[in-house]
Amino acid sequence: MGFMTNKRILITGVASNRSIAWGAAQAMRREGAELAFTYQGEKLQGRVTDLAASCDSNIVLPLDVSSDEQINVCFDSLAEHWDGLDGIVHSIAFAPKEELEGNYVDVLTREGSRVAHDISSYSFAALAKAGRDMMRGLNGALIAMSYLGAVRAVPNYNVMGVAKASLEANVRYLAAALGPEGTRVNAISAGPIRTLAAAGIADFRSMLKQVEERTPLRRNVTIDEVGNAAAFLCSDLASGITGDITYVDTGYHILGLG
Ligand code: NAD
Ligand code: 0WE
Repeated sequence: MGFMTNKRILITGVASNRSIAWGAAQAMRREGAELAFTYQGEKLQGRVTDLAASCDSNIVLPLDVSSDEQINVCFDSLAEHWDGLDGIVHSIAFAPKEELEGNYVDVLTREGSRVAHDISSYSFAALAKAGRDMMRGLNGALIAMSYLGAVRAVPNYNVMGVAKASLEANVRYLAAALGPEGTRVNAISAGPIRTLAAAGIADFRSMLKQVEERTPLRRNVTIDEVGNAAAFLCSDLASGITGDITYVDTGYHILGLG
């Protein structure tokens, strides 16, 4: 029997079969979880519906996290399918593309900063708030996806790094606020992975190459490896872990200059 049997999990952030959220969905399904999915925008509806079906799920709901209305409707719809919720996977980030290349101070704008923080950090707390009543008392878990740029100044990551620092702080504040009602909150800090969100990022290829040459494991991480860690953190196997950031990065973050 899988270690997520009888867990009902909401998966956000699937945009393709390369998405980190898809790695999480597959690992959780393999371990026996029942899944529901959200998609951003009509263009993704068909693809996410097909991917959901391959996980035996027909719960596929629209959700753009920039809208309070869509967040509320999403959880109201979910409550028509399920009487409780054991976990939420947040796998969503966005900043205007122009702010992800060049000198941080040159490219920074008030609006870019607002959008990056709203979509990439606030939305995690917003989902926690909207899902709170369905999750209360079930010993469930929330997880988010972060990146090393939250704690190091990574070239070109810029305002996304500041937003990821805020996301990681949200992990701690949400863990403190929701722990007393049984809900755990954690994040995974993943190494670079070629997904749609990485398409067109300057020098992404050289980042992948550096990871291959330098990390302890001498290779890049996969969505399956991040997915396995996500399944663990959402399961009762991780019942003592909350407020933490787990690095799934083949060891990159432990290194200094060599
Ligand atoms: P992806 O493009 O497959 O997924 C990003 C998702 O964000 C998409 O599904 C997109 O629809 C969703 N999204 C963006 N704006 C949204 C909005 N307003 N409302 C709802 N959904 C919205 O890319 P990915 O790499 O799988 O990214 C998933 C998460 O993993 C992100 O938080 C990203 O920062 C994080 N991450 C990615 C990497 C990497 O190298 N790919 C590394 C570490 C962390
Ligand atoms: O979190 C991310 C990327 C998230 C992301 C990607 C895009 C591309 C398309 C957020 N917003 C947008 N906006 C768009 O218009 N990663 C961890 C992947 C990533 O992105 C980088 C990286 C890494 C790693 C950008 C610069 C440097 C490194």
